[in-house]
Amino acid sequence: MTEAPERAAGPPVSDADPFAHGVLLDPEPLHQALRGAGPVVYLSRYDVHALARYEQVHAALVDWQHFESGAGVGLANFRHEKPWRLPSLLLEADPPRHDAPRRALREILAPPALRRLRTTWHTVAEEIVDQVLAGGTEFDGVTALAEAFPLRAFPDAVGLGPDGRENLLPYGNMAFNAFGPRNDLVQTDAHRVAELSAWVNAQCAREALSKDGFGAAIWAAADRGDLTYEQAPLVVRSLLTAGVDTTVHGLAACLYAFARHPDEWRRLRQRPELARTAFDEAVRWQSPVQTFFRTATTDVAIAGTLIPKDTKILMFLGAANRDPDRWHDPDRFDLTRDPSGHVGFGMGIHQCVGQHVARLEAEALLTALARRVERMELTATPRRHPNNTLRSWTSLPLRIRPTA
Ligand code: OVM
Repeated sequence: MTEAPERAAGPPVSDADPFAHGVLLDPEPLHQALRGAGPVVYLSRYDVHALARYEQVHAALVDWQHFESGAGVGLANFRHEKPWRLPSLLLEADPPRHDAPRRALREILAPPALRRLRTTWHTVAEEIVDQVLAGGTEFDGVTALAEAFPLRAFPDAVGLGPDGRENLLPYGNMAFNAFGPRNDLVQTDAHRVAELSAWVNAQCAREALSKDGFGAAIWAAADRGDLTYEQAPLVVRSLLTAGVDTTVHGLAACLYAFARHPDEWRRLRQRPELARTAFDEAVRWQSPVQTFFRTATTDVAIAGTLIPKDTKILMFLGAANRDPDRWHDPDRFDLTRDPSGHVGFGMGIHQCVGQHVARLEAEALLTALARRVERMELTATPRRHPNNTLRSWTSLPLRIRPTA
């Protein structure tokens, strides 16, 4: 008798730290190395398997049966570690518990529900652009535009009160750091967890929200019995956690992309209807959300590598979005490509439920800019801010030439 053929050797092993500052600030070299090493790479520092190729990232994202979210989508395994806050009913849940909150929020954030906001947001974007240009031709694109616009548009649309909105970005920064290891980035904010969480949680109460925003619509879904009254505030919390930093850094990615690619800016100015495609291409190219984890629900093979039940899988969305086996000339920001299929918003049942909101924000800001700005360029090196999950920015020093 011959023995069964020997198991292929295990996957390639890497001792790289994807959450080290240097990697967070410039992740492409690690992404390239991981894609090149194989379809699955074992990361010895964290005892997790990692996926950096488009094919495997996409496959894991759509297979919620084998790759669950309910044990957390960060490094921490909620089956063994207490989560830092009550788990999200959307992000950190699986069917069937995931489905009612998802359906309710999907309807509230669907394109027909956003029609009302469109005019308002275009007006707000034009006001902000006018105001910035009135102040001169040199400014910081992050604070003046990428933060200023969503910080006015989105909290108003949710129905937040006027006080404490300065807590939104720090809370998001903290929440996105919490998906990574408990490194220095997490420690730095540890003293603010209680204060920021208390503020965010207080904003989720029905009484704290206006009568006509997304927040009120979530509570109305509870009145109809589509959600329980216990679920409603946690669904509002999801908006406040996932809806601010993501769009800020998505818009910053657009500004960075256009400052670096003046020909693409010219193309957008000729065809402003490309604004949404431009936003998706910027999301593909920069991947504001770089990584998420899943947990194996059973022993499962990926491309011949056994992933043991109850262990974590790290998906590099940013690496998949630049996989040369999926994208032609992937490092190029290119408005002539079709960016659909990128995994910057995820894929499958958890795909970003707020993506239409984000696209509307981008459309409003980019079309307002396209009307008034002939050209934009960087005057100094942009500065990134390390975060365990987000590809984020602190400054984009811009000089613009206004239209005549
Ligand atoms: C949430 C949530 C959803 C998506 C992303 C996210 C912090 C959070 O439901 O709280 O990032």
